Amino acid sequence: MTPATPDAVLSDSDLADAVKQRARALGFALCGITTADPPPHHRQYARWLAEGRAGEMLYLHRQEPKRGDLRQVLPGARSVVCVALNYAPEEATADFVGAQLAAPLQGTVARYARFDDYHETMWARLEALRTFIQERRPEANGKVYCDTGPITERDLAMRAGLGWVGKHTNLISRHLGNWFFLGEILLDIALPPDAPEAAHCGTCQRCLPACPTGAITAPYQLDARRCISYLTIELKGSIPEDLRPLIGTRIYGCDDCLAACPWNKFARAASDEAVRPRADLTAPDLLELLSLDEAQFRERFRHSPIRRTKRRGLLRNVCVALGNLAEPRALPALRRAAAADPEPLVREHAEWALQRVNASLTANGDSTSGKKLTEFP
Ligand code: B12
Ligand code: SF4
Repeated sequence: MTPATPDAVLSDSDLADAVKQRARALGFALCGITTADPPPHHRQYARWLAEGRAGEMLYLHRQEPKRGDLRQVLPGARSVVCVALNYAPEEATADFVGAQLAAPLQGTVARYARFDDYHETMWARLEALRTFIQERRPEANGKVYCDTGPITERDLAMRAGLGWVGKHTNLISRHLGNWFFLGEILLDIALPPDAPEAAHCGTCQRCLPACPTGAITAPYQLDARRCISYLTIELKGSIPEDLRPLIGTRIYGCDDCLAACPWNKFARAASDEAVRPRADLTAPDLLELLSLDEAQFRERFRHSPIRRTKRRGLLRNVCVALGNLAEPRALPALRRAAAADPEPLVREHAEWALQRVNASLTANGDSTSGKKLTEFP
């Protein structure tokens, strides 16, 4: 949008108001401003890395110096505009509790991955917001970020007043619960900062026992190496065998700690087209996924965040889910994958799943019923 009269005469505080108004018009549910000072808990971040809790996410180590000094990201950085994009599903506003166990042979995909890749939506809208600012401050330089950049997004968003860091380590908002993405524009102009949000978890600790793998080791402490989101998305190799049974049918990400948060009663179902769930990702058929070849995988997940795992990562997760379901109907497909899948990673997990299904059948003394050996969380 080009302003009718370029309002370069706007005061800093009028510009801050105009930016927030424009952010809302672009579809962001929240917008706040903070300084480009180091994130308040940067020391915790460095300690978290030193304790090895980032697992194989080596890029988080590489980003450490820049995250602690935003002027290394944008010379002369003075302000950060923080935004939130609501993706609350319908059921988050009703009495949705915990991750539902999927029906047999269906997998569970975390809610944020059921629609087209949110990064594209965020970047396009953040670019539009940056243009809006630069039309009014042509001298301003700005950089947009969402997820992948050297920015500690939750810590900055808390300081910008968008919400507070909950005990599951996600940002919670009084208005949105915790179903939202974060994005930022780093600027080299000074805009008046908003007041930080205070923590409102009180004594509530529901998210801790909700975690199927015990990844939240204490309030505000996440061991990513145990988190299902890490195991099914970020981990590239073999999933540790002791954790596989705890993953249940989650084949991409996990929502259990988010779903346990009572602040979700304030969530409003998102009406934004960009976050409308795809029917084929709401309860995907595991056997169909296991049959995908490379070209079919690329075609099906072209615009989806799921392409991040590549075919081998997704099929690895599908094998774990099928092993946990322990359904004899999966045996032929698992045998084929164990014998002939081109990826050693998939063959190894298919073999594990076969053993698990067979163990279940033996324990039940029945080769047809497919009763489960274990009820997974
Ligand atoms: C690496 C990463 C992961 C890793 C590690 C998660 C983690 N908790 O660190 C894995 C793969 C496990 C992951 C999972 C998920 N992620 Co993620 N992830 C990131 C990423 C890229 C970096 C996070 C990071 O730096 N972690 C290291 C820790 C130490 O940093 P931090 O958690 O941000 O911690 C800061 C604050 O918590 C604070 N802090 C620390 N201790 C304390 C104590 C107190 C008392 C207080 C007040 C604050 C505080 O200081 C820390 C350091 O400055 C961010 C994007 C980004 N660039 O920030 C997205 C991001 C955090 N992820 C996001 C999402 C949506 C998820 C999932 C929900 C996806 C899913 N459904 O599967 C899960 C949630 C799991 C969970 N419980 O955290 C969103 C969160 C949005 C929100 N509302 O909070 C982000 C912001 C991406 C985005 N742009 O929207 N993620
Ligand atoms: S996303 Fe799932 S596995 Fe990860 S901390 Fe939350 S509940 Fe635990």
